[in-house]
Amino acid sequence: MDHPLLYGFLALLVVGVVCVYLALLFWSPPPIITRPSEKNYRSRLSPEKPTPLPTLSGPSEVDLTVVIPAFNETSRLPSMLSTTIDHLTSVSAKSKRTYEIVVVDDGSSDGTTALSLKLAGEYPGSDIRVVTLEKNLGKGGAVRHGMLHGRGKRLLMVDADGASRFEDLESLWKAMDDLGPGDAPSFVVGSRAHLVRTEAVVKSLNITPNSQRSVLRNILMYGLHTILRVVGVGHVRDTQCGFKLFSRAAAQQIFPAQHLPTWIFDVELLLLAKELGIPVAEVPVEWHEVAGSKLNVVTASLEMLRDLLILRANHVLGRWGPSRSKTQ
Ligand SMILES: Nc1nc2c(ncn2[C@@H]2O[C@H](COP(=O)(O)OP(=O)(O)O)[C@@H](O)[C@H]2O)c(=O)[nH]1
Ligand SMILES: *[C@@H]1O[C@H](CO)[C@@H](O)[C@H](O)[C@H]1NC(C)=O
Ligand SMILES: [Mg+2]
Repeated sequence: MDHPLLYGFLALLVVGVVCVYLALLFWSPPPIITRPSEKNYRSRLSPEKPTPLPTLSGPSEVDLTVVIPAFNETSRLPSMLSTTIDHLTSVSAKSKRTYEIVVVDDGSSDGTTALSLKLAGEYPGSDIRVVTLEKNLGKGGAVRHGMLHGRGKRLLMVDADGASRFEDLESLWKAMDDLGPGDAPSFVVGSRAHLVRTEAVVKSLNITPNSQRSVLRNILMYGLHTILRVVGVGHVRDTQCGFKLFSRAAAQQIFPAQHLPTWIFDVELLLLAKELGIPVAEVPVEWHEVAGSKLNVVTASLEMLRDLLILRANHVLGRWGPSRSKTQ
Protein backbone atom coordinates (compact mmCIF):
# COMPACT_ATOMS: atom_id res chain seq x y z
CA MET A 1 0.00 0.00 0.00
CA ASP A 2 2.88 2.37 0.71
CA HIS A 3 4.59 1.41 -2.54
CA PRO A 4 3.16 4.25 -4.67
CA LEU A 5 4.37 6.73 -2.05
CA LEU A 6 7.83 5.19 -1.99
CA TYR A 7 8.11 5.24 -5.78
CA GLY A 8 6.91 8.82 -5.83
CA PHE A 9 9.54 9.75 -3.29
CA LEU A 10 12.29 7.94 -5.19
CA ALA A 11 11.26 9.59 -8.43
CA LEU A 12 11.41 12.99 -6.76
CA LEU A 13 14.84 12.20 -5.36
CA VAL A 14 16.13 11.16 -8.77
CA VAL A 15 14.71 14.28 -10.39
CA GLY A 16 16.31 16.37 -7.62
CA VAL A 17 19.74 14.79 -8.08
CA VAL A 18 19.54 15.17 -11.85
CA CYS A 19 18.60 18.83 -11.46
CA VAL A 20 21.50 19.52 -9.12
CA TYR A 21 23.86 17.77 -11.51
CA LEU A 22 22.54 19.71 -14.50
CA ALA A 23 22.87 22.95 -12.54
CA LEU A 24 26.47 22.03 -11.80
CA LEU A 25 27.18 21.33 -15.48
CA PHE A 26 25.50 24.60 -16.37
CA TRP A 27 27.37 26.73 -13.84
CA SER A 28 30.80 25.10 -14.20
CA PRO A 29 33.14 27.28 -16.22
CA PRO A 30 34.04 25.93 -19.67
CA PRO A 31 37.62 24.68 -20.12
CA ILE A 32 40.08 27.59 -20.30
CA ILE A 33 41.05 27.93 -23.94
CA THR A 34 44.34 29.36 -25.12
CA ARG A 35 44.33 31.17 -28.45
CA PRO A 36 47.33 30.74 -30.81
CA SER A 37 48.54 34.34 -30.30
CA GLU A 38 48.61 33.78 -26.53
CA LYS A 39 51.31 31.14 -26.90
CA ASN A 40 53.76 33.91 -27.78
CA TYR A 41 55.42 36.70 -25.85
CA ARG A 42 57.09 39.98 -26.66
CA SER A 43 60.06 41.53 -24.93
CA ARG A 44 62.66 44.31 -25.03
CA LEU A 45 64.63 42.36 -27.64
CA SER A 46 61.62 41.58 -29.78
CA PRO A 47 58.90 44.14 -29.05
CA GLU A 48 57.13 43.74 -32.39
CA LYS A 49 57.67 40.16 -33.45
CA PRO A 50 56.05 37.58 -31.13
CA THR A 51 58.31 34.77 -29.90
CA PRO A 52 56.95 31.32 -28.93
CA LEU A 53 56.66 30.77 -25.18
CA PRO A 54 58.34 27.81 -23.49
CA THR A 55 56.23 25.36 -21.48
CA LEU A 56 56.20 24.51 -17.80
CA SER A 57 56.70 20.82 -18.56
CA GLY A 58 60.15 21.60 -19.95
CA PRO A 59 63.31 22.00 -17.87
CA SER A 60 63.98 25.10 -15.76
CA GLU A 61 66.29 27.75 -17.19
CA VAL A 62 66.28 30.42 -14.47
CA ASP A 63 66.02 30.34 -10.69
CA LEU A 64 62.84 32.37 -10.41
CA THR A 65 59.84 33.27 -12.56
CA VAL A 66 57.74 36.21 -11.36
CA VAL A 67 54.23 36.08 -12.81
CA ILE A 68 52.35 39.39 -12.70
CA PRO A 69 48.68 39.29 -13.75
CA ALA A 70 47.75 42.74 -15.01
CA PHE A 71 44.32 44.03 -15.92
CA ASN A 72 44.17 47.73 -16.82
CA GLU A 73 47.28 48.37 -14.71
CA THR A 74 48.96 51.28 -16.52
CA SER A 75 48.83 53.44 -13.42
CA ARG A 76 49.89 50.88 -10.78
CA LEU A 77 52.37 48.71 -12.68
CA PRO A 78 55.31 51.14 -13.12
CA SER A 79 56.10 51.61 -9.43
CA MET A 80 55.41 47.97 -8.62
CA LEU A 81 57.79 46.85 -11.36
CA SER A 82 60.44 49.28 -10.18
CA THR A 83 60.49 47.96 -6.56
CA THR A 84 60.33 44.39 -7.84
CA ILE A 85 63.34 44.86 -10.09
CA ASP A 86 65.27 46.77 -7.40
CA HIS A 87 64.95 43.82 -5.10
CA LEU A 88 65.63 41.15 -7.71
CA THR A 89 68.77 42.88 -8.99
CA SER A 90 70.16 43.34 -5.49
CA VAL A 91 69.56 39.67 -4.69
CA SER A 92 71.05 38.48 -7.97
CA ALA A 93 74.13 40.66 -7.32
CA LYS A 94 74.59 38.96 -3.94
CA SER A 95 73.61 35.37 -4.62
CA LYS A 96 73.60 35.05 -8.44
CA ARG A 97 69.92 34.18 -8.46
CA THR A 98 68.65 34.50 -12.04
CA TYR A 99 65.10 35.53 -12.80
CA GLU A 100 62.53 36.38 -15.43
CA ILE A 101 59.39 38.47 -15.13
CA VAL A 102 56.26 37.45 -17.02
CA VAL A 103 53.61 40.16 -17.25
CA VAL A 104 50.29 38.66 -18.31
CA ASP A 105 48.04 41.36 -19.72
CA ASP A 106 44.57 40.00 -18.98
CA GLY A 107 42.80 41.51 -21.98
CA SER A 108 43.29 45.11 -20.82
CA SER A 109 41.95 47.98 -22.88
CA ASP A 110 44.16 50.72 -21.41
CA GLY A 111 47.40 49.80 -23.17
CA THR A 112 48.91 47.68 -20.39
CA THR A 113 50.85 45.65 -22.97
CA ALA A 114 52.37 48.70 -24.66
CA LEU A 115 53.33 50.18 -21.31
CA SER A 116 54.85 46.89 -20.12
CA LEU A 117 56.97 46.70 -23.28
CA LYS A 118 58.08 50.28 -22.78
CA LEU A 119 59.05 49.48 -19.18
CA ALA A 120 60.86 46.33 -20.36
CA GLY A 121 63.00 48.62 -22.51
CA GLU A 122 63.84 50.74 -19.47
CA TYR A 123 65.24 47.75 -17.56
CA PRO A 124 67.75 46.21 -19.97
CA GLY A 125 69.24 44.10 -17.16
CA SER A 126 65.97 42.27 -16.55
CA ASP A 127 64.37 39.56 -18.66
CA ILE A 128 60.80 40.84 -18.94
CA ARG A 129 58.31 38.97 -21.09
CA VAL A 130 54.91 40.35 -21.95
CA VAL A 131 52.07 37.99 -22.83
CA THR A 132 48.77 39.42 -24.01
CA LEU A 133 45.50 37.57 -23.52
CA GLU A 134 43.04 38.44 -26.26
CA LYS A 135 40.07 38.42 -23.89
CA ASN A 136 39.81 39.13 -20.18
CA LEU A 137 39.91 35.79 -18.34
CA GLY A 138 40.05 36.85 -14.69
CA LYS A 139 42.97 36.89 -12.30
CA GLY A 140 43.03 33.08 -11.98
CA GLY A 141 43.23 32.59 -15.72
CA ALA A 142 46.00 35.17 -16.08
CA VAL A 143 48.10 33.66 -13.30
CA ARG A 144 47.61 30.15 -14.68
CA HIS A 145 48.69 31.26 -18.14
CA GLY A 146 51.89 32.87 -16.87
CA MET A 147 52.72 29.85 -14.72
CA LEU A 148 52.18 27.36 -17.57
CA HIS A 149 54.88 29.20 -19.54
CA GLY A 150 57.43 29.96 -16.84
CA ARG A 151 61.05 28.82 -16.90
CA GLY A 152 61.84 29.15 -13.20
CA LYS A 153 62.98 26.55 -10.69
CA ARG A 154 60.56 28.44 -8.49
CA LEU A 155 57.59 30.49 -9.63
CA LEU A 156 56.04 33.42 -7.79
CA MET A 157 52.69 35.06 -8.42
CA VAL A 158 52.35 38.67 -7.32
CA ASP A 159 49.72 41.38 -7.82
CA ALA A 160 50.49 44.27 -10.15
CA ASP A 161 49.39 46.88 -7.61
CA GLY A 162 52.36 46.50 -5.28
CA ALA A 163 50.16 45.71 -2.26
CA SER A 164 52.68 43.18 -1.00
CA ARG A 165 56.17 44.13 0.15
CA PHE A 166 58.26 42.43 -2.51
CA GLU A 167 61.24 41.94 -0.17
CA ASP A 168 59.07 39.42 1.71
CA LEU A 169 59.89 37.04 -1.13
CA GLU A 170 62.97 36.15 0.91
CA SER A 171 60.81 34.84 3.79
CA LEU A 172 58.89 32.69 1.34
CA TRP A 173 62.15 31.54 -0.26
CA LYS A 174 63.58 30.50 3.09
CA ALA A 175 60.37 28.70 4.08
CA MET A 176 60.54 26.77 0.81
CA ASP A 177 64.16 25.79 1.50
CA ASP A 178 62.93 24.40 4.83
CA LEU A 179 60.08 22.42 3.23
CA GLY A 180 62.37 20.01 1.41
CA PRO A 181 64.85 19.45 -1.43
CA GLY A 182 64.79 21.86 -4.36
CA ASP A 183 63.28 19.54 -6.95
CA ALA A 184 60.44 18.32 -4.70
CA PRO A 185 56.94 19.78 -4.94
CA SER A 186 56.37 22.54 -2.38
CA PHE A 187 54.11 25.54 -2.03
CA VAL A 188 54.54 28.61 0.20
CA VAL A 189 51.75 31.16 0.59
CA GLY A 190 52.02 34.67 1.91
CA SER A 191 49.61 35.37 4.72
CA ARG A 192 48.00 38.54 6.03
CA ALA A 193 46.33 36.71 8.91
CA HIS A 194 48.68 38.37 11.42
CA LEU A 195 47.35 41.76 10.33
CA VAL A 196 43.76 40.91 11.16
CA ARG A 197 42.44 41.81 14.59
CA THR A 198 45.26 44.25 15.08
CA GLU A 199 45.53 47.76 13.79
CA ALA A 200 43.96 47.15 10.39
CA VAL A 201 40.75 45.87 11.92
CA VAL A 202 40.60 48.36 14.80
CA LYS A 203 40.98 51.13 12.27
CA SER A 204 38.33 49.72 9.99
CA LEU A 205 35.76 49.54 12.81
CA ASN A 206 36.07 53.27 13.27
CA ILE A 207 33.55 53.89 10.54
CA THR A 208 34.14 56.85 8.28
CA PRO A 209 33.02 57.09 4.67
CA ASN A 210 36.48 56.08 3.54
CA SER A 211 36.73 52.98 5.67
CA GLN A 212 33.32 51.55 4.92
CA ARG A 213 34.72 49.47 2.16
CA SER A 214 37.24 47.83 4.49
CA VAL A 215 34.56 47.02 7.08
CA LEU A 216 32.44 45.36 4.43
CA ARG A 217 35.52 43.63 3.11
CA ASN A 218 36.45 42.32 6.54
CA ILE A 219 32.95 41.02 7.20
CA LEU A 220 32.82 39.32 3.82
CA MET A 221 36.32 37.91 4.27
CA TYR A 222 35.28 36.50 7.65
CA GLY A 223 32.27 34.88 5.99
CA LEU A 224 34.44 33.52 3.23
CA HIS A 225 36.85 31.92 5.67
CA THR A 226 33.99 30.26 7.52
CA ILE A 227 32.87 28.68 4.24
CA LEU A 228 36.45 27.71 3.40
CA ARG A 229 36.51 25.49 6.45
CA VAL A 230 33.58 23.60 4.95
CA VAL A 231 35.25 23.42 1.54
CA GLY A 232 38.33 21.77 3.01
CA VAL A 233 41.02 24.44 3.10
CA GLY A 234 40.29 25.71 6.61
CA HIS A 235 43.87 24.87 7.59
CA VAL A 236 45.08 27.87 5.57
CA ARG A 237 44.46 31.15 7.38
CA ASP A 238 44.70 33.48 4.38
CA THR A 239 43.85 31.81 1.10
CA GLN A 240 43.42 35.02 -0.91
CA CYS A 241 46.83 36.68 -0.50
CA GLY A 242 48.22 37.49 -3.95
CA PHE A 243 51.77 36.46 -3.05
CA LYS A 244 52.43 32.74 -3.51
CA LEU A 245 55.56 30.74 -4.35
CA PHE A 246 55.60 27.34 -6.07
CA SER A 247 58.45 24.96 -6.71
CA ARG A 248 58.52 23.93 -10.37
CA ALA A 249 57.41 20.40 -9.50
CA ALA A 250 54.43 21.78 -7.56
CA ALA A 251 53.46 24.16 -10.37
CA GLN A 252 53.71 21.32 -12.91
CA GLN A 253 51.18 19.29 -10.93
CA ILE A 254 48.83 22.08 -9.85
CA PHE A 255 48.34 24.51 -12.75
CA PRO A 256 47.39 22.07 -15.54
CA ALA A 257 44.60 20.87 -13.21
CA GLN A 258 43.26 24.36 -12.46
CA HIS A 259 39.75 25.01 -13.85
CA LEU A 260 38.69 28.31 -12.27
CA PRO A 261 39.80 31.54 -13.98
CA THR A 262 37.99 33.69 -11.40
CA TRP A 263 38.87 35.18 -8.00
CA ILE A 264 38.49 31.99 -6.00
CA PHE A 265 41.21 30.18 -7.98
CA ASP A 266 43.55 30.49 -4.97
CA VAL A 267 41.28 28.10 -3.08
CA GLU A 268 41.39 25.65 -5.97
CA LEU A 269 45.21 25.77 -5.96
CA LEU A 270 45.25 25.01 -2.22
CA LEU A 271 42.69 22.24 -2.58
CA LEU A 272 44.70 20.65 -5.40
CA ALA A 273 47.88 20.89 -3.31
CA LYS A 274 46.10 19.15 -0.46
CA GLU A 275 44.81 16.38 -2.73
CA LEU A 276 48.26 15.95 -4.29
CA GLY A 277 49.94 15.79 -0.88
CA ILE A 278 52.12 18.79 -1.66
CA PRO A 279 53.49 20.42 1.52
CA VAL A 280 52.21 23.95 2.10
CA ALA A 281 53.74 26.57 4.41
CA GLU A 282 52.24 29.92 5.36
CA VAL A 283 54.49 32.91 5.91
CA PRO A 284 53.39 36.32 7.26
CA VAL A 285 53.87 39.15 4.76
CA GLU A 286 53.43 42.90 4.86
CA TRP A 287 50.46 44.26 2.98
CA HIS A 288 49.10 47.68 2.30
CA GLU A 289 45.96 48.09 0.26
CA VAL A 290 46.59 50.13 -2.84
CA ALA A 291 43.87 52.36 -4.24
CA GLY A 292 42.47 51.54 -7.65
CA SER A 293 41.24 47.98 -7.13
CA LYS A 294 38.79 47.04 -9.84
CA LEU A 295 37.22 44.36 -7.68
CA ASN A 296 33.62 45.02 -6.72
CA VAL A 297 33.43 43.51 -3.24
CA VAL A 298 29.75 42.56 -3.35
CA THR A 299 29.60 40.99 -6.81
CA ALA A 300 32.98 39.36 -6.28
CA SER A 301 31.74 37.80 -3.04
CA LEU A 302 28.66 36.35 -4.69
CA GLU A 303 30.82 35.06 -7.53
CA MET A 304 33.24 33.55 -5.00
CA LEU A 305 30.41 31.80 -3.17
CA ARG A 306 29.08 30.35 -6.41
CA ASP A 307 32.55 29.22 -7.49
CA LEU A 308 33.29 27.65 -4.11
CA LEU A 309 30.17 25.51 -4.42
CA ILE A 310 31.07 24.60 -8.00
CA LEU A 311 34.63 23.79 -6.94
CA ARG A 312 33.57 21.59 -4.04
CA ALA A 313 30.88 19.77 -6.00
CA ASN A 314 33.19 19.08 -8.94
CA HIS A 315 35.88 17.71 -6.62
CA VAL A 316 33.42 15.59 -4.63
CA LEU A 317 32.02 14.13 -7.88
CA GLY A 318 35.51 13.55 -9.23
CA ARG A 319 34.92 15.73 -12.30
CA TRP A 320 37.85 17.93 -11.33
CA GLY A 321 40.98 17.01 -9.48
CA PRO A 322 44.64 16.18 -9.93
CA SER A 323 44.42 12.61 -11.30
CA ARG A 324 41.92 13.38 -14.08
CA SER A 325 43.92 16.20 -15.54
CA LYS A 326 47.07 14.08 -15.74
CA THR A 327 45.40 11.85 -18.28
CA GLN A 328 44.10 14.79 -20.34
N1 LIG B 1 40.14 43.25 -10.99
C1 LIG B 1 40.74 42.38 -11.82
N2 LIG B 1 42.05 42.14 -11.60
C2 LIG B 1 42.66 41.29 -12.43
C3 LIG B 1 41.96 40.64 -13.49
N3 LIG B 1 42.83 39.85 -14.13
C4 LIG B 1 44.02 40.02 -13.52
N4 LIG B 1 43.92 40.88 -12.49
C5 LIG B 1 45.02 41.28 -11.58
O1 LIG B 1 44.78 40.75 -10.29
C6 LIG B 1 45.50 41.50 -9.30
C7 LIG B 1 44.65 41.90 -8.12
O2 LIG B 1 43.74 42.88 -8.52
P1 LIG B 1 43.22 44.04 -7.58
O3 LIG B 1 42.30 44.86 -8.41
O4 LIG B 1 44.35 44.74 -6.90
O5 LIG B 1 42.36 43.20 -6.54
P2 LIG B 1 42.46 43.21 -4.95
O6 LIG B 1 43.87 43.47 -4.55
O7 LIG B 1 41.97 41.84 -4.56
O8 LIG B 1 41.54 44.32 -4.55
C8 LIG B 1 46.08 42.68 -10.05
O9 LIG B 1 47.42 42.37 -10.39
C9 LIG B 1 45.19 42.74 -11.29
O10 LIG B 1 45.81 43.41 -12.36
C10 LIG B 1 40.57 40.91 -13.70
O11 LIG B 1 39.92 40.39 -14.58
N5 LIG B 1 40.02 41.78 -12.82
C1 LIG C 1 40.05 49.69 -18.74
O1 LIG C 1 40.56 50.91 -19.25
C2 LIG C 1 39.84 51.42 -20.37
C3 LIG C 1 40.60 52.63 -20.90
O2 LIG C 1 40.99 53.47 -19.85
C4 LIG C 1 38.39 51.73 -19.95
O3 LIG C 1 37.68 52.19 -21.06
C5 LIG C 1 37.76 50.46 -19.39
O4 LIG C 1 36.45 50.74 -18.92
C6 LIG C 1 38.60 49.88 -18.27
N1 LIG C 1 38.00 48.63 -17.85
C7 LIG C 1 37.80 48.32 -16.56
C8 LIG C 1 37.08 47.05 -16.31
O5 LIG C 1 38.18 49.02 -15.65
MG1 LIG D 1 45.09 44.84 -4.73
